[in-house]
Amino acid sequence: MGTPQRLTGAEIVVEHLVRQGVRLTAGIPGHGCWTLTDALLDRSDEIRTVQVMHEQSAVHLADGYYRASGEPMLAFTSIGPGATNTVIGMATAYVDSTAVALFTGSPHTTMRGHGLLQELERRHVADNPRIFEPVVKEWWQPSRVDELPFVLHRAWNAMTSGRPGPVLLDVPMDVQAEAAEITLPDPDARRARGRVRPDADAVERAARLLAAATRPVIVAGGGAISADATAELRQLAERLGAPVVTTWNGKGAMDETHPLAGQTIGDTGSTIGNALASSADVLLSVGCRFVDWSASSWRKGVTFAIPPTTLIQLDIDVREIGKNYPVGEALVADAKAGLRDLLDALGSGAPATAYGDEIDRLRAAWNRQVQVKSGSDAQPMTMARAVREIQAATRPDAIVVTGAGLPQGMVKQRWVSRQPRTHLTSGGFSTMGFTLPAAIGAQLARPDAQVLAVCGDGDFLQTMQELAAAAMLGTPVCTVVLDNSGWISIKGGQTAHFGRSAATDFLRDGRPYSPDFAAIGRAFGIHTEAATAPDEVRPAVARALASGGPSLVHVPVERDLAVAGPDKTGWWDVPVPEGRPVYEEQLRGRAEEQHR
Ligand SMILES: Cc1ncc(C[n+]2csc(CCOP(=O)(O)OP(=O)(O)O)c2C)c(N)n1
Ligand SMILES: [Mg+2]
Repeated sequence: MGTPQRLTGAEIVVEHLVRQGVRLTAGIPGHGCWTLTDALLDRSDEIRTVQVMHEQSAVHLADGYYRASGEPMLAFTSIGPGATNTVIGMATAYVDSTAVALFTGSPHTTMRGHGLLQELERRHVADNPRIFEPVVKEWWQPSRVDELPFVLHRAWNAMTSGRPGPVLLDVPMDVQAEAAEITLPDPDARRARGRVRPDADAVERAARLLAAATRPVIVAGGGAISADATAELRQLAERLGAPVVTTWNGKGAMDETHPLAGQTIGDTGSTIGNALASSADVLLSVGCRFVDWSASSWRKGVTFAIPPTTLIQLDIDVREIGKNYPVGEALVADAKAGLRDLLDALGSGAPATAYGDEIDRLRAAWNRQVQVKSGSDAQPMTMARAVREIQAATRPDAIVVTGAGLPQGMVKQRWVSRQPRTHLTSGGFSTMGFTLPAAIGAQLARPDAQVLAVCGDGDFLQTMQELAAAAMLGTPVCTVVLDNSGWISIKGGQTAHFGRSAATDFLRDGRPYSPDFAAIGRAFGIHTEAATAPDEVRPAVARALASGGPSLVHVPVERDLAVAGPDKTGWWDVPVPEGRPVYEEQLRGRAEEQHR
């Protein structure tokens, strides 16, 4: 235990950050957090503070930092609008179970409820945090400075242990500024350590099921990556001869060039992934939620068929167990610990599967299908070709970041991920505007990595102001704008389901409209490239990466829906009105769904 020190509330927070090994904070100051930013100044040798241009980006940046490194950092805002600007970021982190700490300023405890500048107080004093209720794992609003140490270690435990998630510290301005004699707790003495192991009998039963399986399949979700369980995942796959398929956030859990890589599943997944997952006799899930998008809206036999497939569900969060599918065996545990126990229980032995060359044949068929769009020489170029060319300019450990839109599905489907924490996407909340700020965070976490922010024009236009942050920081993020003059993923969905589209094309005088993206890059003072022919993309991205600083590559892509999007490989349920093109088909599909 340390000796008592006289510290302000803000100094307590900063001391806590230092002791937790936090190296970075990002945000926008205002009077609501003046004391915090002032206290950070004193410790700038230990913690770097960076500026963003919108508070949403501070949280996406912290989220990208965590996804790339497994280490949380602090996002901060002032009181009021700065705080509310972050809600989309916190929701993204909450849905995808990523650890982000957010500090927001709050009215002085002595004046709460009187209607301070930027206070929300009509229903309850200092009411900002309640906006965050559904999107944080836990939140605190301490009333006294000596309460802070007690709050901080719990916040860190909540954020990083069990199922990770974002937390909110809403700290009144007077609590930040007042000082008290404080003995800060030793963080090691408060930290939740170790990994939660599964019930030993359940492990034995699960191992017997897996050993007897002739068509075992492992489905890896984001939990496999956040638990750093990917080495164990590969070992178990090899021990069983079981292919590994991945969800959106699980992509990267298995090297996609491994012979047992079954690729991605769901509606914009792969045919190999869905074929393997739907025909498994025993399916082991590792940290995944079985959401509509990866489970083809639970329509039986499309991505999964549980039953007759027997599900062994490994998840740290008991609330996910049995939620969407009945379980044959439940392993409530940390993914790494659970996989290790399964490996121990299985012991040595050779795979007993009946796949023969089926996995190779399925992969070859899928690769032929991928080649149609990804190998196309058409101009305007297909987005699939652009993605292939972008990757061709990168190293195998490059980090690719995507947000909502066609690029997100295209990268999921066609980028070859080799390592965990190199495919970062706002998968569960599917947030537009995530890409650029999260990529800056990933680059700050991994300064030596190549980081590619692969955005649609719509995604980029939501947070493109962060080129200013990248320019000031000199972070060498390469932003590639796949420009199709519109929200074309939405147009595609509208057209498929309604037979026409509404409010999705960007038009000016009836013609497709795009701002001059290259001029935007230049205006922010960063290295800028443009590529209109497919074979120009790779050298343009290579030059951008070689520039050593932030860069933007503008790539106009095909707008025609038939060639624009990822291949549809599964099923997705969206209600449509009577009489629309797919009304009957949707109704039939829904009748086959198995989630009720
Ligand atoms: C913040 C937010 N608003 C709206 C949506 C709905 N949405 C999903 S994709 C998309 C369009 C994305 O456009 P763009 O980035 O240009 O990619 P494109 O599909 O055109 O390739 C929209 C509006 C969303 N996911 N997130
Ligand atoms: Mg677009």
